[in-house]
Amino acid sequence: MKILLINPPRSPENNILKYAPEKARRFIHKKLIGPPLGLLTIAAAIKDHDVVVFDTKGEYDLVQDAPPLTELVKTLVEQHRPDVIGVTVITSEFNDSVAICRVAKEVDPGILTVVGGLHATLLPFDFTDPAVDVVIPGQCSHIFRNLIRTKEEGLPLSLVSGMLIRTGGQLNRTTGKVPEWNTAGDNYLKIDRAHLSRWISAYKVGNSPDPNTYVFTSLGCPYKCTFCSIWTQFKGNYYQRTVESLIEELHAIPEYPVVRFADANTVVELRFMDQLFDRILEEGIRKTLVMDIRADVAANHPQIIGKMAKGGLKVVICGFESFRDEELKRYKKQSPATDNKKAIEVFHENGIMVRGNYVIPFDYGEDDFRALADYSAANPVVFAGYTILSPMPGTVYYRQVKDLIIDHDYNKYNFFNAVTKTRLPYEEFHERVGRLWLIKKGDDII
Ligand code: B12
Ligand code: SF4
Repeated sequence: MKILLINPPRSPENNILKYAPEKARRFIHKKLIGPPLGLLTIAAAIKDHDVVVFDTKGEYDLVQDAPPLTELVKTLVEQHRPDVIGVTVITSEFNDSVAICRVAKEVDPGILTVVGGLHATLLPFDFTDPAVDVVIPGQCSHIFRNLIRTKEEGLPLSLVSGMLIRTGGQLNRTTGKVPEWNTAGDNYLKIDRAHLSRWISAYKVGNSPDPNTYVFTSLGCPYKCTFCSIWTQFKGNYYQRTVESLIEELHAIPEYPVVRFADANTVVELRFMDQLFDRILEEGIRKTLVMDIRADVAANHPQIIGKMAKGGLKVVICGFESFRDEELKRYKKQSPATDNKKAIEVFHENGIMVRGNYVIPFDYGEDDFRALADYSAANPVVFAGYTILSPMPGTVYYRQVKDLIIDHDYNKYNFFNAVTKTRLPYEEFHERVGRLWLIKKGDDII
């Protein structure tokens, strides 16, 4: 079977960037760069087939005058003539993902179009467009493999449990029990980054001359922050990979000197990280490591940060979220603002650059912006990020504010656009968020 897996492009909507003062624009991140680990994982599940993975984000970074999406996908489908197309979907890329399925159907209505990923997990019934044939929620490489097998055997696809299939114009859940599947544990599949070799020169962040890639050490998160999609995606579960599978993967990617751990929250089990970094040091693995670490972990366990710094940890992304305890409590962050200050000290003492992220609620007025700016200037980090507290569909926060939402265009659900009415005028709100990006140490960009 011929299977074409497509990573959709980034949403172009970024009102923080649009309204930011000119001098702040260069610091506002315009794109994130990393491999589609979800697609690579399902590619690994069907590796005996003829599988092509196409990263449109990589393509648009690599080829400045690449054609618009519909043209790009049309050519791709005509070239590969796949039996099945799979697309990975997060909310802000929903519209383009559906557009990809439509183009595939226009070229050949016989192509089976399948969507998966975070948005397919949280809101599978959003895929009302008839161009989408199958939606597979969850960590589902085994289900996708079954689907391909069933199609190859010419059997009815409704026999495949654990997915939604369009019948009579409607998405209907298939029946039957789906076996347990632990993508991080017993069912971990080794991914093959060679699928992405065309774009390796584009996988560079900031001024780094070296390509970077992502590796996940865990899936899910045990915390339950109200604005976060990740714990809802994993129903509050947390799955850890084994130390040795990670050591093997780190050894296997010499072409990527920079590695970001793509976990929601990298340091949950201290013993695990301790063992992992013992092994990284023992094996002499030398990579520049980037990861997401909560402020309370650094504040309460500085020794583990010291050890990880020795093992290559150079950049930490830390969700500060707010400088006010009452806001942090409302978000259920379970970490007071004092942890942010302590964490900055611990990271800096260990020579680690911090990207501290604050989220700005839509009801911030002038005084709130001023107070945040003062706090942030008094606690500077190398890369400070200021995004908008956004009601991502499927989250607790979405349910809390859904009656206030005025913009339902999914392209805007990427933390860079207010989708509820703001207290300050819309442009001014974004301009003020943009201006905050100037408060930082030094001149580096990531
Ligand atoms: C890696 C990553 C990226 C990478 C790659 C994503 C890509 N497709 O290109 C990059 C760096 C490009 C990226 C970018 C962005 N990301 Co991102 N990213 C992640 C991250 C850290 C890990 C995802 C991951 O790899 N998980 C591991 C894999 C194995 O799991 P998975 O993707 O769920 O895949 C499994 C299943 O879902 C399923 N599956 C997935 N795809 C498919 C497809 C088919 C056909 C099938 C059948 C199954 C299937 O099978 C897989 C294997 O089990 C998550 C946070 C997290 N830790 O989860 C955020 C996350 C997904 N990103 C998010 C966001 C918002 C963004 C940005 C919009 C951020 C921004 N403001 O710019 C940008 C978008 C592009 C841009 N502006 O640059 C949000 C999504 C929120 C939401 N509700 O939509 C998350 C959850 C982070 C967060 N803090 O909320 N991201
Ligand atoms: S914001 Fe971070 S700590 Fe909170 S639930 Fe999401 S991943 Fe976990």
